[in-house]
Amino acid sequence: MVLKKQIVTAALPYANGPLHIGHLAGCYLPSDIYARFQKAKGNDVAFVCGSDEHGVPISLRAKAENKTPQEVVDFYHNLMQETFVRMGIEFDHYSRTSSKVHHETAQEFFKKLYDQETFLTQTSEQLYDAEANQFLADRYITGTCPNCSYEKAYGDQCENCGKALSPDELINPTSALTGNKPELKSTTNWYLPLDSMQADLSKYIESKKGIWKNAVYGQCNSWLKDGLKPRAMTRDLNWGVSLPVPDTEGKVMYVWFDAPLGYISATKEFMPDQWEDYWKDPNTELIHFIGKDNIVFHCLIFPAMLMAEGSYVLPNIVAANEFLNLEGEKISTSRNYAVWVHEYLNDFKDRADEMRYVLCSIAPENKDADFSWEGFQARVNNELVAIFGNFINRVSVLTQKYYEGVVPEANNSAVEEDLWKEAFWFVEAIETQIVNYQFRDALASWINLSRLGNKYLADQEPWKTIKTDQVRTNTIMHNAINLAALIGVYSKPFLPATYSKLAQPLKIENAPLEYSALSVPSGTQVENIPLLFQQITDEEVTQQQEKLKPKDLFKLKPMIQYDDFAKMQLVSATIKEAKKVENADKLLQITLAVSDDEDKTVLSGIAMHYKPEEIVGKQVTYLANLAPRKMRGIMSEGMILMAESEGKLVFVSPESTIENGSEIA
Ligand code: B3M
Ligand code: ZN
Repeated sequence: MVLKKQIVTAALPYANGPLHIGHLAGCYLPSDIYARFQKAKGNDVAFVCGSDEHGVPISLRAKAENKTPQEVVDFYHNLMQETFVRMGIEFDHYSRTSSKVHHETAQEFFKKLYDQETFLTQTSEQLYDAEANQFLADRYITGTCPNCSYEKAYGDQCENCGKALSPDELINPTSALTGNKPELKSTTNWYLPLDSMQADLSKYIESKKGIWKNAVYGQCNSWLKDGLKPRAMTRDLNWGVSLPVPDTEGKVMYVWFDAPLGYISATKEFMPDQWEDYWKDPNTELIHFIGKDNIVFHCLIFPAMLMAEGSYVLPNIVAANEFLNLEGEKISTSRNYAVWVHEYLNDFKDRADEMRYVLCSIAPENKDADFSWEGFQARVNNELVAIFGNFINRVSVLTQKYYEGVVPEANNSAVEEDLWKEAFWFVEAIETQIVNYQFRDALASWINLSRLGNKYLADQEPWKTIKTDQVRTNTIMHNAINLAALIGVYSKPFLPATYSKLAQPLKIENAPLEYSALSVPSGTQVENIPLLFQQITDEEVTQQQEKLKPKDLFKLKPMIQYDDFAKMQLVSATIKEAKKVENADKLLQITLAVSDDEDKTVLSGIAMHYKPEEIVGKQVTYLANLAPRKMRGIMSEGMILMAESEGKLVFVSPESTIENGSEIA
């Protein structure tokens, strides 16, 4: 078989926030499954990615947080890289666009286009902030939206009504840097002449008809129909890759010029001596995995850059996915409405494969999809646990019980012939579906193998035949073990951590990903397989659902003066006694020691949160001079301070025990 040479890329995530499950489902998980599969098939694959560390949002975020852009990207680059590892997303190399190799690669590429006069040079009037001594990128300009009158619309888009804008459409434009009114100043930038490349690009896109997804091909076509225009590849900014051209200080490459070149620089870092054998060999397949918002950049602009340069292969496949919603709503980084992958991994320790399974089973391949925690629970419990886990576990237990792990001989009947015919049919489906980028279907075919196994056991009932027919039992268990092994081998691209739990006990570490090969011959000593998955509990689901509810944000009350504060007498005090108040579910009657010889009685509404015996001996903060008030016939003298978070009450206590009656101010 002729082996393939492939560069598989996953979109470089912006280093200005953590990864959420939408990123995984739409890009990183499918690319990882694909690359793992192709490698297991023996193909020569370079799977690369890295952090996209340039662009205006990163500089704006840095400014807002009073940090340097480098500090911002360092933080998120490390977080994302670690998250990928924990999630089993196994790049051959994960780079970053602030790396030296990347800057050099992008500059060399730019220089070649510049020297061969690919670029159009255009001087135009751009908005400029004189005080900040800086031209203003569209995002740096805010003003009133001409469409909906929202006052904080950006120069490129109104986030209130969604309309795409250009800065000159804004009413009362102001600079986000200083709040000044920007002025117009002329500046020179370099443009990629997409208009004059239109014919070549059309031919290229036409050659993808029927190969790329309809949605991808269709989007490209509609851009082409509108007619391509020259597009600026440089920006007046100081965060980015600087231009290898004299007298261009204060200018950098447009982030969408340098970012896709990141695929090349990552390959270079991975294989310093061989990267050209991949990028410049026409037999290489270049395969990009992206989200749908990146289509134009990967299907038109990057190919245009590569065509203009001339020595590189062009993208063969752009596998673009739609978006993942969360509990019926759009995932939103700015509203903090997301399932953050690193938080998932903290909450569900060592359970990356559960999330991989669920996200793959609902991957937004042809339309937007929805993730819900109840759906997550159902998939894990009803499929991973009840079908796959159950089959593997039954096989493992019976093999140990009947044979002490030594695989018995088989004497196959027509039943087994049917079993394998069906099994191989599913396996063939997995293979075709993966190479056709249908990962949802491939996973469904894979779980069907375990359904088949469970049915085989249920029909053949080895637990009955063991009492009457040893030869038949041997055959059943031999086949069951081999089916488990086949399922195990094919779990590798989807569920890598699970595969490593199975492979050693089942002795399939070296089994090829090939469906004709039965991999566990009789006489093999297999070991007990540990339980692979646990049920997701209702409590876990509720906790995650709670996390998504909007939090009461901190809102500032009207200002007070120090004198207002000083009127309160706050002191430390210790709870001496506590008891329930009759006929009042919420109240505890508390006796507080405020000094060695003085006690106070306070009624506190914490009975739903604490049992009386739990709090005796606790030191608390006591508001002593609150006017006394009678409740349920008991006089309450003051108040104990509590903090509330998400419905939970906690005491505000001195950090270490101090003398009672000490002033708190
Ligand atoms: N960073 C956009 C994104 O994350 C961008 C992808 C670059 S791929 C070269 O949506
Ligand atoms: Zn608007």
